[in-house]
Amino acid sequence: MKVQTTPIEGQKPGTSGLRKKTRVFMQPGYLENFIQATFDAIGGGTGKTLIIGGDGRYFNKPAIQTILKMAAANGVAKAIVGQDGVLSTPAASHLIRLNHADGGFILSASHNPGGIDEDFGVKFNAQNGGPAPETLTEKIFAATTVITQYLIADQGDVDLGAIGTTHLGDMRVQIVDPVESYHALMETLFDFNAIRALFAGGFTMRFDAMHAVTGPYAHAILENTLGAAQGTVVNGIPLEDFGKGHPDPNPIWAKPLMDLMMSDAAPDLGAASDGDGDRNMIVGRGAYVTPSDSLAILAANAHLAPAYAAGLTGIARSMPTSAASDRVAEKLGIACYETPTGWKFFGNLLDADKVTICGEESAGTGSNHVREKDGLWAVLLWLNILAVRKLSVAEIVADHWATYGRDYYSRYDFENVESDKANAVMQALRTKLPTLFGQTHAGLTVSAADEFSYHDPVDGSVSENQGVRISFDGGGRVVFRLSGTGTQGATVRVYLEQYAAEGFDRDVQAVLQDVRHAGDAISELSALTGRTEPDVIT
Ligand code: G16
Repeated sequence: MKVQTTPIEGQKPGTSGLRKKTRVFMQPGYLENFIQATFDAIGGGTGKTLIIGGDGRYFNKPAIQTILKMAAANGVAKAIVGQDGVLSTPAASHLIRLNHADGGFILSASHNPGGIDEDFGVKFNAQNGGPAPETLTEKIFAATTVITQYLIADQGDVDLGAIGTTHLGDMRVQIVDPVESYHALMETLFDFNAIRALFAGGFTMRFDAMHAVTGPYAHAILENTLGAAQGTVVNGIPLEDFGKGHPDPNPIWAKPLMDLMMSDAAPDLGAASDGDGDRNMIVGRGAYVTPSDSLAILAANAHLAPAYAAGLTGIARSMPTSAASDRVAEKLGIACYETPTGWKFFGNLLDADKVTICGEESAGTGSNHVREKDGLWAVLLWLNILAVRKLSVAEIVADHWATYGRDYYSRYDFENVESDKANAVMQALRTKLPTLFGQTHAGLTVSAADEFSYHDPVDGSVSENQGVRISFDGGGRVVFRLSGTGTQGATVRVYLEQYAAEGFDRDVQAVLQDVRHAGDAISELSALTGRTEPDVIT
């Protein structure tokens, strides 16, 4: 049936789909408008096959029922849905590719907390399994501004718990095990026998699923297949509110894991993943590995895993990610690419086989096996490398720095800043950019300063205003940008980086002090926002 509607303001997808407070999504017509706009933007649903699933957070199941009814009314031929509505983001990406589907809806607000008073999100992934590129998200947004009606089947709910095939009107609905295909894919990429031998030899690990989607995946792969001890996976049952936690795998939000790893009782490896399973944290005994370093180390050692034995075609990183992986690319004699923040920008490079591995400072790493970042994949690649090299995490990191030097790195988040003040910070920086070169601030001389624009080498598209970057003589850099994933006010992110060719065991914040002060002086962030200390330092 057709339901008359009117446009709802603010349905512009951000860094990764549309993210809002759950109650916003629960308003009558809100989800429906966005889903219909997506169908309108992709040329309708007729005859299409779609993958549908989410991270299991509050409102996941009702939203999936609505999307299924709308898919049926829009002429979709087949919907493949994770049992109980659950699919990790990388597993959904894989299912799109495996089934040659036309795309998929992924319901998640990723690492943002879940619950009726927390966050919800929806994104559309395209045929290649990757997040819709900007051209498509712009079309979707445009469609939300002119929408007059949506289509929805007047049918009962589908039983999401029963694996097998059913029908909703003329649409076939196939409910699948969320883990099975993903598990099979992982077995093709890594040397499971070597990892089994590692665990059999007494290697210990803790994987914190943070009450989010990766619990069932980690139980099946790490404990039941690879032989990690029962109890390796903690917080492994997905909860609608993630146990009231913040399922973001970083030293702040995964503090219990960090505390364990810094204690005498630490296992050999600690790892965590986020709400929808695409982010990861890696920490060895007494050794936290920054996401930027993890990307570089994985790239430098990937050839030790069967899937990457022939080498990498190239490496891509988002602009605010440290230059550590560029050094690896240089040594390997392969290309490296710098993209804007957002996994969607890696899609073209992966499709064109220009890169094999990608990563971001925001705890995401992945490869050409899917078109999303993949938390468990990163953990398995680390395990594969540890199994082959027979060194500890700390030894592998130390060896990496000895070879390439260390990129000291930290990100400061100033959260919930009033939007006009956050915009004023960016505007003030923009105004200063042309005069910064050669100036000295806090003892550091500016060697380059610009606002990052990305020219996609595959389709020629241009993405402007992707963050201000200021480099200093001596290998320091500060980057400023506004987050595109928040649901409240604005978050100013300040990314600090300092290269060191020696002296690898210094205090990170002490090493970054000069860059921080230079960034403060240039941006006037404190004066413009009234904030002197960040809310979160990672
Ligand atoms: C999303 C994107 C990532 C991005 C991250 C942070 O991750 O997929 O590419 O790096 O947001 O974005 P921002 O700095 O704009 O908040 P996720 O895990 O939230 O889907």
